[in-house]
Amino acid sequence: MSPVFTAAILALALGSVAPGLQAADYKPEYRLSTVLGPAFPWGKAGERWAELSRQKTEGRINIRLYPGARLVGGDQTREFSAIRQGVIDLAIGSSINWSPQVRQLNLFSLPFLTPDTKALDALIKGPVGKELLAQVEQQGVVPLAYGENGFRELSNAQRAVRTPADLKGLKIRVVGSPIFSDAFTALGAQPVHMSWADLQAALVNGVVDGQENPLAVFNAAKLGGLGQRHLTLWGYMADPLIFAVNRQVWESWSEADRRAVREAAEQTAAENIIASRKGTGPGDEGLLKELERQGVTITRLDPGQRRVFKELTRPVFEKWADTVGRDLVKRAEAAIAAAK
Ligand code: X2X
Repeated sequence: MSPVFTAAILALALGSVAPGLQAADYKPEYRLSTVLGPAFPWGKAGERWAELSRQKTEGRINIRLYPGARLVGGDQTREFSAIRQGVIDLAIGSSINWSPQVRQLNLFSLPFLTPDTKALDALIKGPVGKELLAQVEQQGVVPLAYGENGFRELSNAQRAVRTPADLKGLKIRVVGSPIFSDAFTALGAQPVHMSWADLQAALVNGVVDGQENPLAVFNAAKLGGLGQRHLTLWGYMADPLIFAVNRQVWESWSEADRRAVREAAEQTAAENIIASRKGTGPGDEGLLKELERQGVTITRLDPGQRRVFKELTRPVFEKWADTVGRDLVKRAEAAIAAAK
């Protein structure tokens, strides 16, 4: 008897399969996509979600991690379509990477909308966050929880950036999501679209001068060691992650197993948010201190300096607010104001 057949009979005998469903509908292995690997909080969350799902379903749901957006050849902005099509079974994906397909997710990329973690929490834990997950669901993908890649800070190899004039002419790698091109062009930089997979070589070879990524990513990728000596904390935008499952796969699971995978996602997401924020904020600046020890110069913008960047990117904000939906943007602004 084949092991799959044996497992099917066993599962039926144990009553662990929903009525009308065969355990044979379960795949021996499910493919989970992330952009970053286990050296980063994001990839670690992938491992953890797989481990907890396996535990909570007593081995019925077996997940293998494919970091580097490998299932789409590293082209991270195609990840969402691939989940929809079933090339990817599960993913922990960035709001940026999925925004070309789910236009409302550009909300998080509106320049200087979300000043701090309080504001971000007000969005992802409130009605705005729910509405965005509903949009993901409407596109045929089942969202389960928000995690976090983090606040994206600006680094480069040339000079400390305090004003837009300092940024002028610098080639900055951005993700292939058009709002980033618009924003960096408005700031006087030269944005260069590139996948994460190509970034490290591009920094070493001087194809680009800089990039923007959360501090935990900057540190784990050792970008300081690749010449990224200047880091500006500007609170430009935060990048949430969404835990999600392909709809057909989700519907093939029993109620109990869906609940288990959802709980695993929620638990992992909560841990992931803590890991992504560790050492970066008021009261715990351990990661910033570590980067300084590595020779990275950290520039902090005061509110006045920040306002200059914010005002320059205002037309980009306005343009993209139409894409996101004015009403949703208004509700997001109100939620952030109320959280202050
Ligand atoms: O490509 C990036 O910069 C990364 C890893 O942060 C995302 O996938 C959005």
